Parts: sequence; C-alpha cells; structure tokens
Amino acid sequence: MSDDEKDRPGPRGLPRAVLGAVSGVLAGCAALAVAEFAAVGAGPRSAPVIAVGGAAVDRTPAVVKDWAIRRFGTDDKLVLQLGILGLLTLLALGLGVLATRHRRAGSGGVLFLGAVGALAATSRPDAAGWADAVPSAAGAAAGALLLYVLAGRLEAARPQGDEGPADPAEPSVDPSGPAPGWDRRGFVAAASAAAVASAGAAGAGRWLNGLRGRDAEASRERVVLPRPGSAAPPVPETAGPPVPGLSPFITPNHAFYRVDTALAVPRVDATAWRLRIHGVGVRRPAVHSFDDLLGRELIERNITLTCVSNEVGGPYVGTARFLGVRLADLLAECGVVPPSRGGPADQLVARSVDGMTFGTPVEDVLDGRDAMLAVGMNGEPLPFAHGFPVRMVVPGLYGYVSACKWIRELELTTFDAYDPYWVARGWARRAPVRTQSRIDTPKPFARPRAGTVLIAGVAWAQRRGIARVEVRVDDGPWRRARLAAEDTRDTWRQWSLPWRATAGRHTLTVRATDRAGQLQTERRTRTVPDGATGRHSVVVTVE
Ligand SMILES: Nc1nc2c(c(=O)[nH]1)N[C@H]1C(S)=C(S)[C@@H](COP(=O)(O)O)O[C@H]1N2
Ligand SMILES: [Mo]
Repeated sequence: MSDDEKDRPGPRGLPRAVLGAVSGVLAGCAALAVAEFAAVGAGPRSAPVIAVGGAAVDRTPAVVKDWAIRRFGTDDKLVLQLGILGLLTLLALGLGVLATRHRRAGSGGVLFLGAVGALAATSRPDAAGWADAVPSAAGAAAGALLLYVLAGRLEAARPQGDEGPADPAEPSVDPSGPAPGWDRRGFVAAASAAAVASAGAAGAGRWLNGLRGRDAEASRERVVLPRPGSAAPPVPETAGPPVPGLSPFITPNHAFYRVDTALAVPRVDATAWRLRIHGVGVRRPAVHSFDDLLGRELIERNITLTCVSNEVGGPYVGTARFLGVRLADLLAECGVVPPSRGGPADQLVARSVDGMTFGTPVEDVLDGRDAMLAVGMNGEPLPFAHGFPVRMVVPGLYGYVSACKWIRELELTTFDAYDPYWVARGWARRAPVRTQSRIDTPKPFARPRAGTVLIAGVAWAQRRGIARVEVRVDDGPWRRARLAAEDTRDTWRQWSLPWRATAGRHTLTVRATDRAGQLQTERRTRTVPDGATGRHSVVVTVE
C-alpha cells in the first residue's frame, strides 16, 4: 500500500460513518420491505408503520387528536406516517453508524425497533392476535441480519481488537474511515443484493395486497343498488340557491369530508361481509349478509352528517342522500325493546372491521328517526373511504357516537357496562349535534368591492331544524337572513343576506336559532368533549 493511499480518509474518500449510515438505511428499507411482504398474511394493518401509527392514534389524548385534525385536517394521517418514516430514517442512520463500532449493538437496535412494531401491531383493537406481530418481527430479523453482514464487510480486514494503526510512527489511517483493506467488493455486492431483494419483496407485497383489495373492488363494482321502497322526496328546488361560493345542498362524494382513524382504508369484500346482531335483550340474534340487506325494503334519506371535531366554521359537515335499511326494523326483528318500554339495553355498540367502536343510545335509534345501515351514498355504493359495504347513519348525532363505517357487529349493552373508543379517550358518552351556522361566502380576508355583497352559508340543527339565521356586521344590529327552503329537519339549511358593503374592514358574524327555540350560544368552547360552541365570524376588507 502506498503512503498516498493510506493518507486518504478512506477508500474513495468515504468515511466509515457514512458507509455505516448507508448500511443502516439499507437495513431499514430491507426491514420495511420484508414486513410489507409478510403483512400480506395478516393484512395491511399489521405492517409496522401502519401499526405504530395506529397505536399512536389509539394513545393520543383527545386534545392532541383534535389539534392534529385542526392543524393538518384530513392529511393528519399522512403527516403521522411521514413523521414515523422520518423518525425511522434517523434511527436507521444512527444504528448504522453504531454498527460500525459495535455490530451486535447495531443489529440489536434493529431488533428492538421490530419489537416495538410487533407490540404496537398486537395492541391494535383490530389485531387478530400474534399473527399481527409477524411482519414487524420478520422485517426486523431481516434488517438486523443485513446490518450485521454489511458492518462486517466494513471491518473485514481489520485485525482483531485493533481500533487503528498500532504504531503511532506510521502515517495514520483516519480511524473514522473504513478499516484498511475493508471488503469493498463484499460490501457493494451485499448492499446491491439487499437493495434488489428489498425492492422485490416490497413490490411483491404491494402486488399481493392489491390482489386482496381487488376482490373488494370487484364486489363493489358488481353492486346494483335496488330502488328504495321509501324514496326521499325531491330536494325543494329552492333549498340550494345557486350562490357562488356557497356549499351545494348535496355534498358530492368526492368532496364529502372524511374523518376516521384508519391509516389504510379497509377494503372489505361485500360477498364475504357479515353483520352480527347480539347482546342484552336480543331475543333472536341475527347474522345478515350484504345481499340480505339489499333484498330488504330500503329507505332513502337526505341526512347532514357532522363531526364532533368540527371547529366553529369548520369543514367537517356534509349532506348526502343515503340509501339503507332502517335500523329500527332490524332491531325490532331481533326482539329489541327501547329502555322507555322496559328494554334492558340502553347502548347500541357498533364495531367496525378495523376495530373501532361506537356507542349510540338505543332510545334514539328506536324513536322514529331515520337511523339506518346505509349501503348507498348519493346514488352509488358507499365509497371505500366512507364505509363500503355498510355503515351506520343516525340523524342528529355526531359521527363518533353513531356513524360506524365498515360495520361488522351490533351489540346491545348498557352505557354503564361499556365505553366505546372515543368515550374511553375523554369524549362524551352522549353527543347530539349542536345548533350551528357557518358563513361560506365571502371567504375570510376576502376583498370584495363596495356595493351589494351577498353573504351566504349553511346552518344545521339536525332533529330540530333551523328556524332563523341572523347576520351582524361589526357591532350593528342582527339582521335576519333569507332562509332557503327546508328539505327536512335532518338536513342543513342554506341562507343568504345581501349586504350594502361600505369601504373598510368589517367583521361578519352569523347565529342560528333552531325550531326548539334555542339560540346558538355566543360562548366559545372547544370541540372536546361534546362539540364546539360559539359563533362563526369572517373578517373582510371592502375596497
Ligand atoms: N370505522 C370507523 N368509522 C367511523 C370513524 C372511524 O374512525 N372508524 N369515524 C367516525 C367519525 S368521528 C365521523 S365524524 C364519521 C365521518 O364519516 P365520513 O368519513 O364518511 O364523513 O365517521 C365515523 N365512522
Ligand atoms: Mo367525527
């Protein structure tokens, strides 16, 4: 070896730490790829990033979950996954560097991360058992082995126990560089083989998981929605005035808000789907298939769905035309009696295929409102993101206590005996929708021209209906807005008010009064535990 060669920090100038970091990242990729492949068995929910993300959501306090929804909206899940991947990358870099000094410790770190993933996966409410631990375990084993091998190539020619040149007189080799005579060929060969194998495993995993999803997609494409026995009356022509900037009366499916904890949207094969009804006071437990439901009398109703996490003025509210089976009929067939007539169960717990649980008052479901198991939304089968094949919809209740998507089970129980998912995390047991209103146009910080400006928006108070909407400019008097025709009391109502706008900065505020006589309160509260209160204001500058 020439002196010249020895003086360089390392072959090709790459310090050993960098090669270690590269090894760490390769090991991380291999681990995730093998895990993705192994997750074909137990389903995408068992893949480490999804499992850890899901477990993190499970443990997120109501306030933080709410902050995330506020801050990131429907992207909260994407942000969470990117966060986990970013953290994993940092850990992989660190473990890779560590492995160049302590091979065992580096690989041990990878195994430890695998254990975290495995624990997370088995802790999820939808975990099937130990099978959910397999992807993380298999991935970690592959990653740990690869890191061990790569780190070994980096020190291949190093004499045992020698951390650097023994003779200080000898021109030194940078101790942070790979050991002299490191097995470059071996490293490059192992690294490339690992990269190719990882890409292969990840690709194969994706493909196989896709095949699974395709059965579900095919089953959705085959659905022919029957005509409703009880159709929704046509929406009054005047319920949705064509005001630019105002939300359409019916929210199209693609624009309908989505709120759920599912990091991977469940893709359920409708032909294999079953709904089980059982529990306290159920004299005839039942199991229904999707075709059973389609064969029954269906009702079609326009219903405004609202999320408890919706801030005052927020976007998590929408109206759709749902088609489904009346829930009261299904329960009555099983012999269920409401508490007011002596029934022993006051809580109807719904469970989804992804392990979420919801608790709805039995009394509400049986009080004559159009609570349903929906199979259709705006003329098509439920989109996967909105609960295909079957979801629950109960007018007048926030989604987290009623609107179970991807439902698979209904259990009659009591509020004393069981707390469903969000209730166990600090949200209210009972949560009827609050009377609310929102200004859709003008938008905040808009700069309309002086003259007539149309202020318009929506107001909702499901089960009660909207009686009045008033708008105030700055500290002026409350002026009654023109209400569009009402569809039903379970849908939102649109309103508008022409305003003679004068130049300058103005604050527009809206308030609604429901038909029970309740005026929307001015008092601002957070969304936790049972829905935000307060009034929506928009500041505009008239030019
Ligand atoms: N399985 C499942 N169903 C769910 C949820 C969920 O996290 N998982 N979220 C609920 C909440 S909080 C709301 S507000 C509604 C939203 O329904 P959408 O996403 O179809 O608008 O779904 C409900 N159904
Ligand atoms: Mo919600």
